[in-house]
Amino acid sequence: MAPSPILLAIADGVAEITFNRPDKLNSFTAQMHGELRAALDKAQADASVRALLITGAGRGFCAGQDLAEIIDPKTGKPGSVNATLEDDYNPLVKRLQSLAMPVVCAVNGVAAGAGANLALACDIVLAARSASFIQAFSKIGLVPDSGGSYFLPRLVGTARSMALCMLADKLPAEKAEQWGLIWRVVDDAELMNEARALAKHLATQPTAALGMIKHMIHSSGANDLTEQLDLELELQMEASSTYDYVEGVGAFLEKRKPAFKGK
Ligand code: T3D
Repeated sequence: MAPSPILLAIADGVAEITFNRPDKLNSFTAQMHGELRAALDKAQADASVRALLITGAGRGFCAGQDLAEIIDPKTGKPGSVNATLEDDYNPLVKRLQSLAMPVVCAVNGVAAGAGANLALACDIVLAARSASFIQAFSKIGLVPDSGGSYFLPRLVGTARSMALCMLADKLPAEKAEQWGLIWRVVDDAELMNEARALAKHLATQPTAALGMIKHMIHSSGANDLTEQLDLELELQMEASSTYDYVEGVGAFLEKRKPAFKGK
């Protein structure tokens, strides 16, 4: 039996999802999308899970859509892309962004096409020093999808986004960090230790507040100052009604480590 293209392991409050088609650089098939949805359902249904970690098996993180799978056997040509974008990639990007818990991405190798943009949809991105990011779309006559044209200008500005997308050049992880595309580069051998430690730490933090932080940061691009101040007020009221707020203030005053429950 072929190994599952998606692995899920839950421990220490973290759901770790591994893209697992290493021979094809973890490029996405329809089966993989289905199994990823099921893994996310399982993680979200588990009350112990307070952080998500996504990574890839083997030497690649994810090379985007499996290009062999999109060939229509009748014509021998690539079929329409509508269904997979509408049914798979777009809901996945929105789900990662709206998940009310932190999503850490450990980019272990090349991240190309939709694979690069799925990484950018995550909240905190670590990358191995040898990893790279490629907006590969224009090499095959396509345009960026899976949020690339949304995330890139916001993260690195118009000039860099335009060249990355038009040239489809490989952006090494260190430059991606210098440009502010990702949070941090770590040595290859340390990537998973660091990413797991980070996700495990986040899983002990005030999850409800972290979910609200996500919502605030994502909303800020579309809001003016008044709207953003109003949102801060609304969410601060919500945050200050949580158990973790009382625990956090109490722990500070009692000079002890807080024991957050995530609510
Ligand atoms: O059409 C739609 O459905 C719409 C959705 C679009 C979303 C997208 O993501 S479009 C963009 C798709 N991705 C790409 O265009 C990237 C294609 N891959 C590459 O350009 C290169 O593989 C890389 C630059 C990522 C890495 O190069 P390299 O030299 O390190 O590895 P390689 O030898 O090219 O790949 C290793 C194997 O993975 C190889 O298989 P083989 O020959 O050993 O059996 C290669 O064919 C396979 N592979 C890599 N990427 C894909 C893939 N197989 C299928 N689809 C891929 N995307």
